[in-house]
Amino acid sequence: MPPGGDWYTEEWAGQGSAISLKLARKLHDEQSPYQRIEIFETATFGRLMTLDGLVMVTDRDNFVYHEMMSHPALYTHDRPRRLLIIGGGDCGTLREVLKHDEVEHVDQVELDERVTRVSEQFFPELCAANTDARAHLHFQDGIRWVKEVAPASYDVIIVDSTDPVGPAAGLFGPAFYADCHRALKPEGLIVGQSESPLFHVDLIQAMHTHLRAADFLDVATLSFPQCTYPSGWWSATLARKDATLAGFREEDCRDRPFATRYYNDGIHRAAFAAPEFLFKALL
Ligand code: AG3
Repeated sequence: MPPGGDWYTEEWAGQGSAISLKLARKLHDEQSPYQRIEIFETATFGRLMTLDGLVMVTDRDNFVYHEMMSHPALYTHDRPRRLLIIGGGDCGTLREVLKHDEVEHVDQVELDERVTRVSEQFFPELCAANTDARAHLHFQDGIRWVKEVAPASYDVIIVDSTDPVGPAAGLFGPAFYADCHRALKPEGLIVGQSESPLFHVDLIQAMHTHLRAADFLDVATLSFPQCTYPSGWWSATLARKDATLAGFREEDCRDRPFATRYYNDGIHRAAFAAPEFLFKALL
């Protein structure tokens, strides 16, 4: 029996599976110029934001995603000072990267200003760092931003996007990665959310191919549990311009002067271990 009316269900086309969250009530519903933005109060996952019917954030489990989109990349880079976040409108990734004292400047380029304004209202803790003087919010097309920004502008680029459909599709393509390569400093690195290892291995494979074609020296995928995203298992793919992704600042990570709930040095090492099928797919 499909779940009843007070459940929110995201069905995964072609996968014969879905996630459902029991709802308490709907808090917000709007059609922005780009997408439908809905906010629900759930029974056990806190607040939920969906964009065009796809789960983006819940209060209960977003920490895993946001920490894994931020800290592995920042502790791999020797000194991450200037950052670019593409997408990331709920500002959870922005909050995580601003925990790093080395970070001096973050440009966040989100297409849909309404996602950020709605998040400020319904997810104030994710937006807690928005007033940090190092945070610079721009509401425009991220693809265009990286095309036009001066070469060697950034140490780290984080692509915190929606699924590769509609306006986000270009964020997974070869032209975008070539522009990112140019926008990064010589020791720079990029990390992008790369969907489910179980459902989207073709996409992860294509990302590796495109990132290598854009002249990144090393490419690696890490994975983590994300129980409200398709298959409950999610990934991020990193690429570095001039060095391997093998090492990281382990001591700095262990001595980090801020709290995390998922990420630590053991998780960093474990997350990069490739499951056998993924290892073979990426050979
Ligand atoms: N980034 C969205 C990942 C895609 C989820 N896909 C899905 N539910 N079909 C989330 C933004 C968090 N900052």
